[in-house]
Order: sequence, then C-alpha cells, then structure tokens
Amino acid sequence: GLQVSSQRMRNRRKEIACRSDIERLTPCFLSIYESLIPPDEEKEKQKQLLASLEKLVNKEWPGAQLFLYGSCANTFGVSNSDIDVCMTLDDAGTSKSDILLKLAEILESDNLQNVQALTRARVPIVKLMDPVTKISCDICINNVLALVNTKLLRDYAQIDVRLRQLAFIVKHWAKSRGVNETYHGTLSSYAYVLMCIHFLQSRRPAILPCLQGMKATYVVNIDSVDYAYFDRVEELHDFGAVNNESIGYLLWAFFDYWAYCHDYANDVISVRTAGIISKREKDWTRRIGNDRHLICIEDPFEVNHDLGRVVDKYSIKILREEFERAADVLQYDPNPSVKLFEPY
Ligand code: 3AT
Ligand code: MG
Repeated sequence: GLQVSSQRMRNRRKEIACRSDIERLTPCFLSIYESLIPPDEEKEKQKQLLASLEKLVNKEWPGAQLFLYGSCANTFGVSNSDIDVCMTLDDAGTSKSDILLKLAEILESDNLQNVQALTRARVPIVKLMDPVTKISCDICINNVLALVNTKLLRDYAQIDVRLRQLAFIVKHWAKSRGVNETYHGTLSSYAYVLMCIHFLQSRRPAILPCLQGMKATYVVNIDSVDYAYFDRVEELHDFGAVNNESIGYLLWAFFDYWAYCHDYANDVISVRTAGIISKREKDWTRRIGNDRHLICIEDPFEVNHDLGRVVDKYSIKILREEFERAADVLQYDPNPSVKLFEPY
C-alpha cells in the first residue's frame, strides 16, 4: 500500500497540472456555482416557516426560540435543501426526549406532515414537512454549539468568495458521486466545508486567515466553556487578495491534495490552528470503539471530535478513489465539468 501510493505520488509530481491550462476551467465552474445559489425567494420562505413554527411552539414554551443552523444559515446551502432548526429553551427539568415527543405532538396537531421524533439519534431531532412551502425540516433542542459552528462557517465565507465557490462545487460533486452519506461511511457536508476552509488557509499566500488564532471579538460560554474567535470579518475582506488563484485551479489543487498529497497515516487537518496536527499528538492512532480515524478532520470547537470517524476501511477506499478520479478528471478529461458530476 505505502509503496504504491508513494509511487503514485512520484508519478504525479512529474506531471503536475499546468496552472494556466487548468485555469481555463474557471468560467465554466463559476457558472455551475452561480446556478447552485438558492434564489432569494427561497430564503424568504424559510424565514416565514421559521416564524410560524416559533409562534406555534411558543404556545407550549413561551420562552423558546428557533434558530436556523447548518447549510440554510452558513451560506453553503444549495437550492431546495432541507432546513436545520435549533430550538433553545430553559427546561432543565424535562429530558430532551420528552421535549421532542411533546414537540412532535404539537406539530402533528397543526397539520405539519411526516412528523417523526428520532429521540435516539446522535443528535435527537423531530422531522417534519410543511405542506404549504414543501420545505422539510429537522428540529433539534439546545444544540448551541451547532449555532456557533454555523456562524464560524458563515464568517469564513464572507472573507473570500472562493471559499463559497469551492465548497458549493465540492458539495455538489460529493452528492453526485454518493460520498456525502455519513450512514454509508462517507463524509458530512460540514466535514467537506471544513476541508475547504483548511485548504484555503494552507495556500501560499493564504486565501483565508485563522479566525480562532486571532484576537477574540466573539465569545460564547456554553456549559462553562468559552468558545471564542475573531468575527469582525468585514475588516478582512481583502485578506486573500494577494493570492490570485482562481476556482478552476483551486478545485484541481483541492482534489490533488486529498488524492495524492495528504498523509492519511499521520496527519489531522485543523481549521482551529490553520495547520496540520499529528494523529499521535491527539491520540488518534488507534481504533477506539467505532472511531477509526482513517481520515482525520478536527472539529474547530469540539477538538476531541474527529469528523472523519464515520469513515471505515471500505469507505476510505471509495473516498480516496473518488478524490483521485476528480483530480484526474480535472487534469485530463476533455469535458471535466460534466464528467466530474457524473452519477456513480
Ligand atoms: P447540507 O446542505 O444539508 O448537505 P449542512 O451544512 O446542513 O449541509 P449537515 O446537514 O451535515 O450540513 O449538518 C448540519 C449542521 O449540523 C452543520 C453543522 O452546524 C452541524 N453539524 C453537522 N455535523 C456535525 C458534527 N459532526 N459535529 C458538530 N456539528 C455538526
Ligand atoms: Mg442540512
């Protein structure tokens, strides 16, 4: 295995893509990116649904608030995505399961469809579909850290538009190729966006800064732990300007990195530090329970949480083959913008 992959790496190094050739792909990928951006009406519909759901839950829990998180709030959402909602409430006495079951009952009696409480999931939720807007929605309870990581992603997206371009195309690729399914051992959208942020932090000159390494201007305290970072991103709008790499080239370089350059045996990517941490340092070298650490992506806030832990010895192979396929398609295929997204 090791020998083959270093051989492959050496071959690759001989024929590293010519930047100007690959940059010719930029206009085409930019138009794909534009076509994936959700229209404003959709955002409006989501907000209306959120407001009407909040009114409904306030009849039972007057202090409860609903927040959007995930792709509908982090600016990495494509058209017609399901929306993720977090309900915050002070109800120390009641278990999350009981709250979710009550919530499901309330929603059902208000004629929302496909209402289902998943109380034993890793993140327990109620699912529903609004028959008026046809929007599907997952509601979780007091998952404040998800609101904070949503804000971090949104803040990074505002610094340089190439992040949003890259992440939209990578997510679109992952969905088309069937490698965006955590229940099948591949990666979540959240993990892919972190990979994109880390990749742009690692360009030289860097395209993104390390917000958690700068003076904290935003601090939240959750269960007596502070989560802090620099969030005055409007001051950083020209941060990446000295690097003029365009999306066509960055897309190829992203897949080339994960196909041929990342050290899967030793390295952990970390957005928190804008660098690489060793698996040894994090004690992620052994399989513990179901955590195998075959591809390691540190959560920016829950640093003991490896977003690659869902990946198993079968899916790591699929994933790496897909990274290689994508890099090769971008480098050699006569029609990469079609081939890249071909259904598997
Ligand atoms: P889609 O457009 O729905 O594919 P998404 O950004 O909504 O992408 P997910 O549905 O994977 O991404 O996750 C929804 C949010 O939940 C994103 C992030 O704020 C949070 N989240 C997801 N997975 C994790 C995780 N493993 N650890 C912490 N937060 C997570
Ligand atoms: Mg989502």
